[in-house]
Amino acid sequence: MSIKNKYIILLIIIVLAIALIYLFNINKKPIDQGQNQNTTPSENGKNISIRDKMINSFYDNYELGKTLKVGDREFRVISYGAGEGNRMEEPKSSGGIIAFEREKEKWEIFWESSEFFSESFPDIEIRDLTNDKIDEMILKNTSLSGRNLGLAVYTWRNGKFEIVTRTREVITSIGKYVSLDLGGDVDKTKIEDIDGDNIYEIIIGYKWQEMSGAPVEEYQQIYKYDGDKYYLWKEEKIGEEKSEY
Ligand SMILES: [Ca+2]
Repeated sequence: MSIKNKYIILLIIIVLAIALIYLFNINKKPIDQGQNQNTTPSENGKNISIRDKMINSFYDNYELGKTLKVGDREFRVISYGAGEGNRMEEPKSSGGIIAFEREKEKWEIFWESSEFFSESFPDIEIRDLTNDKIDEMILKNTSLSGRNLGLAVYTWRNGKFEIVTRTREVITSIGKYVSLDLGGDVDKTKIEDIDGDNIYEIIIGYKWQEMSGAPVEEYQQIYKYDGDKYYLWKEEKIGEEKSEY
């Protein structure tokens, strides 16, 4: 092969590569311009929020969303966290849940959580906890240290999803928000049907030490569902051990 032919082949490869890159970019789905974005998406992706990254990932692969059905309506649910070191000033910069609904051949954002999550890596599970044959969204929020597990349950009510676990009001530098407020030690916090009525209880276990040198006491809270919310049914001390400090 002559040197001239080699250059022509190389040129063709370069042109093809540029064409492929161009095609790949124009096939990307547009980003939903939600009102709660804390950063502006840029073309190189550097300033895109974690929320929008997750939305893009979902549009690239619908299987990322977990399926939740309400009658003949079909939703796909994703969750995202703030990630380490991110500034958290409003609920959607701290993490959230997004439910997409299938509208004919397209998936559209139907609902988003508005609660303030802690800095974490949330996972979502879809399961019926209340025995009404409609699945709940169960948010499992592991802390950065890996020691604590936060839980939140969202149920279908009045045509949308609503939180039914404990929350509290928090004040940040730019306003008041409702924060998730239920969690305990990762190995002692779980969801179980302890009384066998097919409605699941939430069990929160945690350790408490009054002061340095005092025994480390272990407690358990049991939350039951009353048809409206998960309420604190019982809190009891279940153990005590000598302090090493
Ligand atoms: Ca249910």
